[in-house]
Amino acid sequence: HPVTTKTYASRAAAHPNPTARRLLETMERKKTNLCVSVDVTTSAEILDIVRQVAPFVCMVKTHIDIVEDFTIDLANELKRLADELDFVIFEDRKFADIGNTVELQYKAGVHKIASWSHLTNAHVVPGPGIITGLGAVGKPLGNALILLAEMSSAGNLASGEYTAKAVQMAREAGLEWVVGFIAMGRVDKADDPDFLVITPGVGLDVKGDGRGQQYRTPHEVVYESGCDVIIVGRGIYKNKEAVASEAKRYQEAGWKAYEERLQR
Ligand code: S5P
Repeated sequence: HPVTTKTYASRAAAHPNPTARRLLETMERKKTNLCVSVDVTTSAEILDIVRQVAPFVCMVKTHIDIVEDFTIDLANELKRLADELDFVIFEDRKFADIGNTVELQYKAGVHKIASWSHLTNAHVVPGPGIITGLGAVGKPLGNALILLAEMSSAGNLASGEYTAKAVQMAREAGLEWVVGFIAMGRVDKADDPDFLVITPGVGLDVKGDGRGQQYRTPHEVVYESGCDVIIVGRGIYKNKEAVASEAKRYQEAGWKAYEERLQR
């Protein structure tokens, strides 16, 4: 199926969602399709890693519910850094409940995700009500939603008909709110509407983590499978002495794969 050879810049110009536009513009400007997943458990560690990787990323992904000393100050500081250091924030919340419940989980509680995270994601297992519920909160704020159409972990159930249904739900919701997928390749099998494919399970040095995670290289993900953004976690922050240099290494590998894709 087709791998898009359109540039990030041209896709940004035509995009109806402000967060997707900001992401694509940032990618082009900073020459990076790297999203760093900052899966550490204190505010200080998160902010330290974000400052180190910022020059090399288009997006920072959080799991805000693993932070032991969370206060809303952390979220506000992340938002401030996103503007100062030029990146998009993706809270990897993986909402999975009925519309009314996810609406509350998205806007309320201690985390108030919708107020600081530009992008978030949802499982499609509850059906389209999850998209509408989250949209009631996020759409007026200019946020964006992506759906989990596939996963990177061994033995996951998101394949075949499930993946096809996720794509159908995204099409029905419209690109103004649902801007793409967590997926391992171009699940939409077309470039209209212009969905973003954002892909975890990326590593240059190891193939797995002993807990089901499966890694592919930036070349496999961006060039061969046609994905748009690579998500890298432990490959970048695990070695505390090499956070910036590893981020640079993944940025270069991801961008090279994208430039090669444009030549296809
Ligand atoms: O299918 C998935 C979906 C996601 S969002 N597989 C994943 O690994 N993720 C997330 O990507 C996961 O929750 C983690 O935050 C990140 C991968 O981290 P790494 O350390 O394995 O690179």
